Amino acid sequence: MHLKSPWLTRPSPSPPRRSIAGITAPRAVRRASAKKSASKAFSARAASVSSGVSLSSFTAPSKAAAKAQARALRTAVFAADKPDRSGADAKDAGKGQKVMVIGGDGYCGWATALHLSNRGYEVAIVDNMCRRTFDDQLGFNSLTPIKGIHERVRKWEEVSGNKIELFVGDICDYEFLSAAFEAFEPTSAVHFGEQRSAPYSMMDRTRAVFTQTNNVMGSINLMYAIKEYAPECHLIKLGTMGEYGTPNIDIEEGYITIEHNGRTDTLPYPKQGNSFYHLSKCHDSANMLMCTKTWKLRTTDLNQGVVYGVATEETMMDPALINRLDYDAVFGTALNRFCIQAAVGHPMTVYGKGGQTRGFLDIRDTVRCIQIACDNPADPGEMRVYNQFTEQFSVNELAALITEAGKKIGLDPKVITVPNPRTELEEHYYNAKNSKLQDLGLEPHLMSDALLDSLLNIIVEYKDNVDQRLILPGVNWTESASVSKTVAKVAAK
Ligand code: NAD
Ligand code: USQ
Repeated sequence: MHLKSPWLTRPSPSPPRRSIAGITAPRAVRRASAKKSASKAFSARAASVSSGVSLSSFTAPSKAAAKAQARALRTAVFAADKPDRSGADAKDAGKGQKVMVIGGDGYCGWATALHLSNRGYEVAIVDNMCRRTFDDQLGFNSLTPIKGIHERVRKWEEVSGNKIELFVGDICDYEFLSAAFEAFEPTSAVHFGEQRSAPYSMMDRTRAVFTQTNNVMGSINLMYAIKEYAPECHLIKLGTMGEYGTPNIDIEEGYITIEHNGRTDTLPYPKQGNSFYHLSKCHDSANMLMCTKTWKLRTTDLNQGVVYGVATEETMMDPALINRLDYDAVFGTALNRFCIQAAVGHPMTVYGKGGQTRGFLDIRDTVRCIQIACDNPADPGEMRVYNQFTEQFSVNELAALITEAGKKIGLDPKVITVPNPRTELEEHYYNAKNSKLQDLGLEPHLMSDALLDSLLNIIVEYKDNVDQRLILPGVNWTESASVSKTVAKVAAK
């Protein structure tokens, strides 16, 4: 198999420069009044948490029947005893809450900003557009034709009547971030604004350093901004399931109780990220726990699984609101990539043995999980950790599901085994808990249903946009070196 991808042979550009692209709609607000009104809006929130039900285990991926049984049991249990979130889709569900969506121009952030805005949360987007810069640098593009952020926000106001404030700038620039905080006075800050691709972070030294600097520094700045300008603001931070790695024991939701030499303690679950990206999230979590305890912040760390899908209610309201969908080997994630590959007749690229198992969720559930987190703020000094995924599958199981769904719409999906460019276990135990968000009222979309209604049918519409040269992997974990060495190696092949 020839793995040379065209975009890697080009000299690697430097990551985006840090600069303030400008703040739109700034307001001069005194710090004291920011604190006062933030805490007022905060205390007005409904406290609708119920005790819910905890599932003590999740089924092993290889046992399909046991898995279906567990799913049925879970559905039945939650149907019988879950908090009343019947008002969650009302136009004024979020009245009184001001949510700053950092990374609001990205895949998860855009869908979340519109979802909350449509339900009466006052929303501001903060983004420095670096994700669009990565595409420009590497020659990638979203499958779906996305509009610029200013046009997106204007169109949203026209379609919904709801205004979204826009702050264009880099959260690693503290002056910019604090001005945005003073101006908007958020009651919640949802932090999606990081470099989120594992392959990108493993491309070369420059991008490894950029990823960890951007992600870790941005999060530290954000916690300082909360401490200094809005101490009651609830930080909802996107972590990742990959922080846990693939241990040979069950994965708990954030914390594990350990008995050692006759003593017992509840400690953060061990973290073993396997890319500079995943490790940036581990460092974030450790920093967040320290700041939460020391400064009595209210924080929630959402360890999200791999997100799939493109359609949410709001992003489909107008073509100018459509969300991005990545299929290249650096930013495209497994299920989205496989669906796009199946749609254009490219074999689905299973890396190695395909037994790699991960947690997955539909983007329609991502936006609901964030809404649930906003509605259930942590107490001061408490860092909640939720595992944000709804089902777990191996890569082989994904390919099988897509084959079945593709055939229903006349596609003929095929699978190819590609030498694994990553260093990861290809066969392993995986049993991750994920009951906390469902205890708070999340009703999951299941992948088998979602494949057709929110993904394959939409992809088929845009399949002419696919550049098949971007599909094969070009980032190898063991070849990660300085930019010049990587380029020289690839060119010599
Ligand atoms: P994305 O790249 O589409 O969006 C991230 C956004 O953040 C981009 O618009 C980018 O321009 C912005 N951003 C990055 N650094 C910034 C900075 N310093 N200042 C301001 N803006 C900045 O990524 P996504 O897929 O939407 O993921 C969002 C978050 O969710 C990430 O933190 C990611 O790690 C996490 N996550 C994503 C997935 C997934 O499958 N997509 C799964 C688990 C966790
Ligand atoms: N994989 C294939 N073939 C492909 C692409 C991926 O077999 O064509 C395999 C990978 O080797 C890996 C698994 O699929 O074992 C998942 O890979 P991915 O690219 O879908 O996801 P990952 O790199 O882990 O990162 C994505 C998001 C990241 C998020 C993470 C959630 O890019 O932001 O944090 O999913 S998690 O995996 O739970 O950590």
